[in-house]
Amino acid sequence: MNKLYNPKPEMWSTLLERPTKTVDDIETTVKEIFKEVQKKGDEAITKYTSLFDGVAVANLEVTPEEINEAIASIPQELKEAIQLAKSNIEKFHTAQKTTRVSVETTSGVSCWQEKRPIQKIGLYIPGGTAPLFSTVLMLAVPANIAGCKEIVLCSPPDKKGKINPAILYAAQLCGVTKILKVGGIQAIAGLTFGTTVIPKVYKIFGPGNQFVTVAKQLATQFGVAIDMPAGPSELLIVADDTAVPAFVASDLLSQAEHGTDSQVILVSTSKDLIDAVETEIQTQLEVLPRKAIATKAIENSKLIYVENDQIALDLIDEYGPEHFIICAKNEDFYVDNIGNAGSVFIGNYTPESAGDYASGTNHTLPTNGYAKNYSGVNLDSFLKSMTFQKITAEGIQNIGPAIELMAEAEGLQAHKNAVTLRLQSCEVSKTS
Ligand code: HSO
Ligand code: ZN
Repeated sequence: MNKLYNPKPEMWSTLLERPTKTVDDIETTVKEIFKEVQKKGDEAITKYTSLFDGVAVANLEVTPEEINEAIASIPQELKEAIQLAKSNIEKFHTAQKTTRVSVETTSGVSCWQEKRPIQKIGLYIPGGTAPLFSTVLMLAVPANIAGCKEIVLCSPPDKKGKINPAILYAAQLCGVTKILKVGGIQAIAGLTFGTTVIPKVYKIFGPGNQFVTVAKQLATQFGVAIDMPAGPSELLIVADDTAVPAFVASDLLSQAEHGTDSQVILVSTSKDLIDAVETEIQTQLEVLPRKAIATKAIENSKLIYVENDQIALDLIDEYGPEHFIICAKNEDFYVDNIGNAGSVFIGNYTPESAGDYASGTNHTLPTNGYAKNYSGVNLDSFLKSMTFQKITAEGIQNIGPAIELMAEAEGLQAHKNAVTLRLQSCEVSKTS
């Protein structure tokens, strides 16, 4: 691991650079597949599923029998664990409901704002070495609370043409309305244009590899919204002598095992803690089943010593981590002053894994520095705000003259007329 002592602020941005990859060559492939899916629909979907997933899927939609089979195959203990997680995610996201905002801005002029669900949404759940069924909970639970009508889940089939049973179990538990065996670029293209089997949706959520990430970006050019720009997972921990080195090391490794491009950083005001964590990482790494992946990620990672909490905070704010763990005496200082972080975990007994699975907060979070300008997925991600207004005769008389003057000044006579005609009608009814 790279150890750095008191790096100068001028060096921070270089030091904290994310291990990003270029996407230029991917873009051409993504565009081609989008074109083909737009033109040929399911025929193109099947073709690319054979090509990329190596399986010929006769029926793209998962059947009720397949779902029942999956439900039966999940051990009762795991089912109960998933239900506990679901219940906490439900509680936290239900609490995010807001009431309608209503104001009479001027006498006779009522304005209100209400949130309504995005009616059709697509959830992408990657397959691969670790099928993250927890992400189904993180997306489908708030979608249901929001009241989204169509919740379509796409996930790539394995070589036998099946989707991981825990993904299917979580999907049916959380009210997903359609489950499709399709992954990668072709899944995102299908959700963007719609095919005979895949419904067209208004917003696509969920993580994915670089191909999926680029495909989601392209989807936005066709009027589909996406949750956020995706990137490799990251975790930054600030810790001092009050932290437990073994806990800190376990948290760093928990993110490192996601992928070789994950980035984990420890910032500390204690050189002793840095050394102890480094030793612990080596010990714990040895016995991890995903040692090879975690080792690569750890190579990119940094242990940074700084002199005081203020310097640490400034550095962390410049980085804007997806996950931020605070294990420090002065925890309130960080909690109160952190400006850029996707999700914050406080104290020795708050591992990031808790938020990844079961505490109730969402684990779909902004990476790559986007914590500076994006929120993580939350109830509002599945809603949009709409405004309403109702104006009485008294109300239009109160604000009408101002509108007339402004419309005139903008040179928009028809706008002015729309008010003038109504004001005249009010005058007539007053005199008659
Ligand atoms: N840490 C991941 C989410 C996850 N972890 C799912 C385990 N399962 C998001 O950055
Ligand atoms: Zn994780």
